Amino acid sequence: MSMITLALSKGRIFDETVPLLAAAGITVLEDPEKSRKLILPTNQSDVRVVLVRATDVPTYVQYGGADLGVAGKDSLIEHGGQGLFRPLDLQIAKCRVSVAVRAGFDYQGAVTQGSRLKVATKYTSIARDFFSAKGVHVDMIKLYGSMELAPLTGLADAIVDLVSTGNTLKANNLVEVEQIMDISSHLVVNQAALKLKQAPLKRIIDAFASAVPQG
Ligand code: PRT
Ligand code: MG
Repeated sequence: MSMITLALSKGRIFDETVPLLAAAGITVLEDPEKSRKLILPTNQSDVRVVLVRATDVPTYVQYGGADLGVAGKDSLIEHGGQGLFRPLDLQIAKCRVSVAVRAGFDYQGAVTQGSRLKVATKYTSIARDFFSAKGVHVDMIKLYGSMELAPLTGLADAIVDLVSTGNTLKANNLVEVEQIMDISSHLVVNQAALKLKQAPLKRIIDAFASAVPQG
């Protein structure tokens, strides 16, 4: 029996994938918040979970480090999606990608006058496509975290970041000025594994599909 490896990130994606795994009869045997292990066994001896950074899930699945994984649409777009089969929108870890600026900053003025906009973001692909479609010239500043700080320190005029409740923006005196796209997490499968391990993977994909809220 060949091993099936599922890549997940700790936190909301792991937590929201647990019920989907349950529908496939799979229980992860260790709590990722308590264990230091990066490979977690499950109640099924031929299924294991590997814990990777959210942005690394597409890469692990692309190169076969994992057979399948759960990744935010944001990570998938930034990765490019090469080598990935994407059978299911899991409707979990929902949020949106938005543009935010310091309260009081004249965003409409900045984007209509055709002036250059300094944008700080981890999501350079999404931001580039969005502003180029608007005809706005952008100086892109790549960050890896704490995007909220950029407009407050003068590093950038605007940020492109994930927003869920909006509390983080509010707490930092930032306002959401445009919504770029809705985000949820998707199941991704390695294309070669899909052929070589067809039966066990199909069983998991079908069980996940049956557990995803419809509509
Ligand atoms: O945290 P880490 O640096 O390890 O990595 P990560 O941020 O990439 O991973 P993680 O686990 O935080 O997020 C994984 C995925 O969850 C993302 O790729 C999204 O698809 C999805 N998701 C859903 C979110 C959020 N909601 C979310 N609110 N990811 C991040 N956030 C952050 C956001 O970046 C901002 O800092 O939460 C803050 C905003 O939340 P609100 O509720 O205050 O608006
Ligand atoms: Mg995070």
